[in-house]
Amino acid sequence: TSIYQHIIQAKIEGQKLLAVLIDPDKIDISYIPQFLQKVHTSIITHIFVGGSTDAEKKMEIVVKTIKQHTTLPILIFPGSHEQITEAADGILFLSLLSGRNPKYLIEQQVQSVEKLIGTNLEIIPTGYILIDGGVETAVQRVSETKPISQNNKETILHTALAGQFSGKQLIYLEAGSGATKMVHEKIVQEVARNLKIPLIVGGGIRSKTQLETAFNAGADLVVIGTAFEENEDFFFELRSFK
Ligand code: 1GP
Repeated sequence: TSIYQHIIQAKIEGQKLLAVLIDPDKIDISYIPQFLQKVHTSIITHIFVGGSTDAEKKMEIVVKTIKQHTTLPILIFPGSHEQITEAADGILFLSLLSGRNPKYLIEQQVQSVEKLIGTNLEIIPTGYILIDGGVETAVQRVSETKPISQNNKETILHTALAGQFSGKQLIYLEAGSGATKMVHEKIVQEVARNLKIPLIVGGGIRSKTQLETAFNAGADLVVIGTAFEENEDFFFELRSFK
């Protein structure tokens, strides 16, 4: 089955999914095997690789190294078309729906086609919605777009539904890496309740309690990056989950 089919199946069965986000700018290649050993002790089901920038062009080597040390599905979470590599299993084909910058609505997507043609990457159309997470995050800076305020629940919901209506297969509510405020549970609830497609939530989730909050509010898949980078005991804390 495809990665997407598996996500759908999990949603139907109420099984929650957790992705670790590996940023090629932040990880040391030689450290990847050890890092993945820790990943494997936890309830993590997916590996996302990507970042707003990939300053040293390490994406491909990072993905290849990860691939050698895991059987978990690897999805590219690209900050730009330059991060696309065939070494992964699939790609979140993102459109930054919260912004009004054509570069991240369609231009990057067009530029990525040459690389995508002829690969076996599973392409998953994803509506990406940037929400104010309390600090100016890299996505905001790089995409030159403003996040939607958490007070603007209706705009967030309508943006998510506009994504679904235009054929996205996933919606990703993103507070931004390193956010000080995660997407509020009321917002996750409202979007999850109205959406038919699976919902991803990420940004600023640093504790088991926050993870539970996101899952209970209706997130089907949660993404965590910073908390694992800063505290690897967190993998051990997440070795089981009710
Ligand atoms: C960023 O949602 C992810 O795209 C993860 O954010 O690094 O804050 O966990 P954190």
